Amino acid sequence: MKQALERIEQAAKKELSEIRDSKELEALRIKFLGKKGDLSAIMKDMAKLSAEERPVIGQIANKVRTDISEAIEKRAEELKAAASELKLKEERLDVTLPGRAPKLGKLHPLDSVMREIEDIFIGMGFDIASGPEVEYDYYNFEALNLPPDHPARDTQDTFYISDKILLRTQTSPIQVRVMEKKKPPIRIVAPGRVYRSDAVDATHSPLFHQIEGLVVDKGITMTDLVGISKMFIERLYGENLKIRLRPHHFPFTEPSAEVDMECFNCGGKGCSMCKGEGYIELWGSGMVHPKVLRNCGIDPEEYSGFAFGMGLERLVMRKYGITDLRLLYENDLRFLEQF
Ligand code: 2NL
Repeated sequence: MKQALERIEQAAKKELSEIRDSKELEALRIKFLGKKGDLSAIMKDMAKLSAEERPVIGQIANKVRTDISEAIEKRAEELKAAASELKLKEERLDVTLPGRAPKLGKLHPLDSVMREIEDIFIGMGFDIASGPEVEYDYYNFEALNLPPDHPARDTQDTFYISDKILLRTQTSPIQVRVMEKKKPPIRIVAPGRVYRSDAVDATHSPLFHQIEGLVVDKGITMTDLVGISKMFIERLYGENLKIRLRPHHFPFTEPSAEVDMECFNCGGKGCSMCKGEGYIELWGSGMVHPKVLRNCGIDPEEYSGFAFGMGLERLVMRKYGITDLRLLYENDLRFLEQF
């Protein structure tokens, strides 16, 4: 029996030296020291021993158990140390290496130009106003003197959500809402997304951006519109460019005019930018129609105002020489990183 015990100890030590990981080690512990292990099997035979032999063999058995147990413990420590060493090696960090700079995000050209324009108007004493993109037919059309048979109201051109609700086709409804709530003087710009049921091509998109402006006060005249137009152009292009007004028609202004600016590219001589015209269209504008003022609770006998509206996409495309509108919406980083 003593020899059997010694054989177990030797076998255990030999197998221990070949152990590679903690899983194998646990299997080995169960094999030798477990309840159904080799050592337990021998202990069961202790009962057959004589009273003299029993304590002697018992002592040896205990020593074998302790020895194996300690050897396992030692091996476990070794495995742990080796694993930790490996981890240190693999996760080594060279703090002297130069850092990897995170890529900085930046504003989309539509956003940066929009903010530039907003800042110019803030500098001229305007407030920025906003409103819902899902709008009542009343604010988008009716209050603005757009008759029911006006082409802009056609379901072909407008995204209707119901009879009375639609995606706004212009940012004017923002201004109607401001006039309803606030007594003049009013000086606001209304930037935002607008929607029209257009097929996508190089110059059309069902979603685009507008900036409208509105000034209402006592004694506002067309000359104020001219002054603001000139000052705006000067601040946006940094030059003293001439402007000209061409008669036009909008249902919500009377009289109405298209304001053109001298071409910033050729200085009025005519080039590809202005298609030989020498002038470029800045915005549509006019004196707010008395009916519109009255619809908004403002007395046209006491107050007058001018309004204007422009498309942001066209301005951005002109500024950067972009010829396809779709580039502004596709979020291709190769395009966007150029700004
Ligand atoms: C254009 C022309 C325009 C307005 C917008 C306006 C707003 C109110 C009252 C009167 Cl609340 N007018 N807005 C006036 C004239 C022209 O936009 O071509 N936009 C892209």
